[in-house]
This record gives sequence, C-alpha cells and structure tokens, in this order.
Amino acid sequence: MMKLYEKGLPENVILKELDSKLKEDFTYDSGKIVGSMCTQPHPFTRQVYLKCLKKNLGDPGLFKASSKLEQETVGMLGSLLSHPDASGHIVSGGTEANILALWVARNLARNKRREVIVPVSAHCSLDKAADLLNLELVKVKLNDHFQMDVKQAEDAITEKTVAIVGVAGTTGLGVVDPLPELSEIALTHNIYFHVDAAFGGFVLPFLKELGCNVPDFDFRLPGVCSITVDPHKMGLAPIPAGGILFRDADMMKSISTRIPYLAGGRAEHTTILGTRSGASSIAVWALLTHLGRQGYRGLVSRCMRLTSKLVEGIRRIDGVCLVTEPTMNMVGIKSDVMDIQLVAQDLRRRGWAVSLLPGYIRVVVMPHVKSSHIESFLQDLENTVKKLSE
Ligand code: 0PR
Repeated sequence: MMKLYEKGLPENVILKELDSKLKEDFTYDSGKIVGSMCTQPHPFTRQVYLKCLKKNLGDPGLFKASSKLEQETVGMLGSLLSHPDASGHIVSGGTEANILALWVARNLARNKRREVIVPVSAHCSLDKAADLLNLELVKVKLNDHFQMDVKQAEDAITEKTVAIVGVAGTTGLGVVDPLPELSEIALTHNIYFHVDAAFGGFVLPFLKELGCNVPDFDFRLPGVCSITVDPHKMGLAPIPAGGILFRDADMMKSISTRIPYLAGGRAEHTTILGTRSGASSIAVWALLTHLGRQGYRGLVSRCMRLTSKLVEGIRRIDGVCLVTEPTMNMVGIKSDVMDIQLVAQDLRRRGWAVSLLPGYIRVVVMPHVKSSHIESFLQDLENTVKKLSE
C-alpha cells in the first residue's frame, strides 16, 4: 500500500522509480502488442500536447481559440467522412462518443421509446450507454459474413425503437455492417441511425482512396445521423481522443446543458465531461494537419500490406485458419481442430499480447507492428500449433 508522503521525494528519484514500476507494462516497440486497437502516438503530437497541457475545453470563455481549434478538428473529421459541416466534439474515446450518440437519439425521441437495435457484434460501450440512459439493447444476429442481418434488424423495429446502430469496423473482426441498407431502413421508418466507425473511420476512407471496393459507410448515406470516429485508434493520436460527429448542429441541442456561471452565461456543454483536455483535441488538430490524406493513406496501405503477409502466413499453418477474409487490418484466427483458447494461452506464455474473442484470436495490425514482428508471431503460432497437436 502506498501512502501520501508528508514530504515529497525529489523528481529524479521518482522518475527512476517510475521506470522500474512501469517495466511490467507491455510496450508498442517490443512488437508483442498485436491485439490492441491503440498504438504508439505520432511523435509530433508530443510537443503539441505538452504545449497545450493547460487548455480546458470545458471553459470556452477562457479557451476560445482552443474551442475554435476543436471545431476545426471536427470539420476535418467531417470532411474525411463526407460532411465537412458536421458538428461534434473530440471526446475521451469511442465509449463517450457512443454514449453521446445514444443520449441524443433518446432525447430526440422524447417519448416512451426505449429500444436500440444493434448487431451482436456491437462494442460493449453500447451496453454501458444503454445502462446509463435507461435504454434496452435489442441485439440482432449476424449473417454469414459476420455482418448485422438486415432483415432481422428491420423485423426488430417496434414503436419503442429509438435508434439503430451499425458498425463500420467491428471490434472483433473489423467487419462493416450493410450500412447502405440499414440507412434506407432507418429513413423509411424515420429512426435515428448511428454508425460506430471508431476503428474503421480512419481506415475505410483511405482504403477507398487506395482503390479498394468500399461501400458507402459515412454521411454520404442520407440516413446516417451521427458517427463515432476515434483519433486514438488508427488516427495515431495520444489517448484520450475519440470523435463524435452529428449531421446537424441542432441534434446536439437535445443534450445541451447551460453553464450559467461561465463565459458570461453563454457556456453550454454538449459533452459528458465538464473540464476536458484541450491538449488531446489540439494534438489531433495538429496531427491531421500534418499527416493529411496522403499520410494516412500511406499508413493504411502499409498496415494492409502487413495484414496480407499475416494472412498468407496463417494459411500456411495447418491447424489454424481465418475466421473470415479481412476487410481491414484486423484478422480473426480460429481452429477447427484444437481449442483456440489454449492457442491464445500458449501465445501469451510466449509473450504475445493477443486478444481472445469468443471462438477466435484477434490480431490488429496497427502502425507499430513491423514485418519482423509478423514473421516472429507466425513462427510462434506455428510452434504453438505443433506443440498442441502432439
Ligand atoms: N467502438 C468500437 C467498434 C470499438 O472497438 C471500441 C473499442 C469502442 C467503440 C470504444 O472505444 P474506447 O475504448 O476508445 O472507448 N475497442 C477497443 C477494443 O476492444 C478498445 C481497446 C483499445 C481495448 C486498446 C484494448 C486496447 O489495448 O479492442
């Protein structure tokens, strides 16, 4: 147990102790983190972040310029997702973004409606949102391509439905739901439609630019009301940096809280947090401006090349196979002949930080993953499979 000392310790002593205490953490440089959606932040963000440590977006009266930069950042994300006039915020992550989307959807419905239709593959942040907002998630089964089943989604609509949520890049497999069809259904039934592109929002636009066949998934779809898109995942921004974008600024009014004692009585919050990090949001602004479309396209292209390398390697190993052909830089590995849980356990023993989802191992080929890491992962996977088949 650690107590608060009466007299503090010198900085150098603390820094040394910190180095030793933090040794237990995995590091991105080690190449062993192959199951995370986060990555080493871009080095340029370090100086920007430090420069802006004091900025508080919760007080727009004091930090007017920072607030303007947040809106410029939202504009850049909006332009990435086919709607430069989108409104929204840089928030603490995909969880907060999803909660905000359902909060808006619930308040816009303003009646006895209580249900939100999501695929079973939806991220657990939506369970948190539902619990907080007193909503009920109606979980729809997946089709053979691990996407939300459109027919079942439509059948699930009742007079209680507040919203439909589709995912552009599922947590487990990076699958994109049939969003054009879901958008149509939402329009026909006049239901709020949210797209969780926390991961895919920084991948799909660039895959498209690289010539891949990517169906519409963003504000191009007329039914889409809001999108989650997280800079602290494939955007390479320091944690915490999520993004929530709304089609119309008016939508956010439904969750607006006036803060009468700030900014001459004009301050309004449309986020969950009050005091919130200007540094995070400004770091995203700087990074988007620095990397541009070209920078992100290069990043995505490299991650996809390494994903193909991983896929080829998995295909060569007897005993394991792909859950499905990857859509983005995320691969599900399963086995029809052995317990995949044991495979994951053995890989962990060998030092690999893989994620285990029901029935498969998830590998996310994030920008910190190098070709040599893929090679050594494949080697260990092969050794593990051999060992378990004996
Ligand atoms: N939406 C989707 C589709 C997600 O996959 C996630 C997180 C969220 C929303 C919530 O985002 P925040 O975690 O930013 O609130 N998915 C990651 C995952 O489950 C979260 C994560 C990230 C977990 C890095 C571990 C890790 O090392 O993988």
